[in-house]
Amino acid sequence: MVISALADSISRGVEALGDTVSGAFFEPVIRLGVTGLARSGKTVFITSLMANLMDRGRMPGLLAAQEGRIEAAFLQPQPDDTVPRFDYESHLGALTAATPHWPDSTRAISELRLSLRVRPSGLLAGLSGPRTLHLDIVDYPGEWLLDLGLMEKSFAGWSDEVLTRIAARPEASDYLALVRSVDATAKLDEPQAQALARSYTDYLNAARDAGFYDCTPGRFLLPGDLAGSPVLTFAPLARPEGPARRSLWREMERRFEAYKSQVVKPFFRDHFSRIDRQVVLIDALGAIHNGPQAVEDLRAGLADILGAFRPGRNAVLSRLLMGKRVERILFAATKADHLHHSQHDRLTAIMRALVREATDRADFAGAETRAMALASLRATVEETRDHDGRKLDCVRGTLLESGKQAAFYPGELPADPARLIGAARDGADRWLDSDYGVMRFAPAPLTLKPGEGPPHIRLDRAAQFLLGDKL
Ligand SMILES: Nc1nc2c(ncn2[C@@H]2O[C@H](COP(=O)(O)OP(=O)(O)OP(=O)(O)O)[C@@H](O)[C@H]2O)c(=O)[nH]1
Ligand SMILES: [Mg+2]
Repeated sequence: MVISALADSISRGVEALGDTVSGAFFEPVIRLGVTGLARSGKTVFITSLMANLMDRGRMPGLLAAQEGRIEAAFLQPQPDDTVPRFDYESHLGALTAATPHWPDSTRAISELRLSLRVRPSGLLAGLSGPRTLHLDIVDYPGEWLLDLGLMEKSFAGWSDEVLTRIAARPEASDYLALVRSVDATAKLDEPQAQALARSYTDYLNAARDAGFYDCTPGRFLLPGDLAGSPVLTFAPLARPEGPARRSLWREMERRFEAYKSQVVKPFFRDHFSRIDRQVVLIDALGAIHNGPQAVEDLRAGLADILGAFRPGRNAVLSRLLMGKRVERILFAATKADHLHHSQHDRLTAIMRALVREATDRADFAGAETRAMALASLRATVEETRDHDGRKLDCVRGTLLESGKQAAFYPGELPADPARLIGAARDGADRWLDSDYGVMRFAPAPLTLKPGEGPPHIRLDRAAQFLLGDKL
């Protein structure tokens, strides 16, 4: 244990040194983490950002592109051989097909390297030739960050907490009945362990669908290639008196520890700890549409996720990061093309308020943070319509369900975000003054001119914040 931890930190030390050396004298690398809860828009964001960095006609807000200093942008083999490659070509193919469609849901971590050849600006402009900067983009599910909380818990503590928390949830009734029926001191019976894990996973899925974000272990929901393995075959139990070796309790406890050391820790050590810049994508409009409870759950889920970016609060994480910090964090409300631009400032203000709890406690440790509303792929056009003598700022697009064109007015967001977030926190069960709709639009067919990437809203400003200072 001690030896492997030691070996771990030595090899990280060497790697860190390697990074600095190649960073200073050779080719700098920025690792950009892209995360968010399920369906928040990660895949579309990365795909459109890549396409727009390669064809920069729609990126005036990215200074180096505006100044014409980016000479070339090209995909390269990624540095990590064991991480799946982000399937850029298929995702872009889906979005730019003759009948475009949204890419499929992705369920695990993936990575892509884009290299940019950039001419320096300012004093150096005349002195040195172009240099190459590598942008390594890492797409990972926000749910994995929630597992960080497990690292400092014992199986008994976690079990206790979970069973108390879910006691009153109807989604958990089957699982709770099952737990009551097992004898945790009895010798482990593998089919029984599997039944427990399966039933608990069913509960987690139902809880997530009901809008709860406190669904740990995160990998139970997104198992990837670990599906069915012992590290995912455990579940919270009621603590018995003096469980013997080889009892169900002891074996579950062992697997819980294995999950921490072999699933959670490697993610934070090998991936999370190497991120320089981070974007957290948030489907705030979707939550607003689903009502106050969904907004409150989103706020609480975000606060938990953001805990991972305040390493001071978690001893295990502090150790793994060894002083390294994420330098910039962008909180972006996605799918802003559902809203006329006259309401974008309000959406940004809501975003800022949603993450305020986390950002206010100034221990983001020097990271620069920003909130923004954006659309990675603009699927609508704006339109102002007369309605009962009033002008309504609408958006028009192709409806996903029917394939028909429609103009749509999503409702007016309040100027003061506290109106929404306060109501959500106070447990309101519906919005008082307004109804918010969200329609699902299909991506619009594109005819791109040479040098132009897919249409977006503020993706260039997002890129400027995330990497502009390094170009
Ligand atoms: N109108 C609009 N819809 C978007 C945009 N980005 C994402 N969406 C919608 O959101 C859905 C989810 O987007 P993805 O990029 O697949 O989200 P994800 O976070 O990768 O989802 P998972 O891989 O399932 O976790 C898409 O299928 C679209 O319906 C956008 O810029 N505009
Ligand atoms: Mg995805």
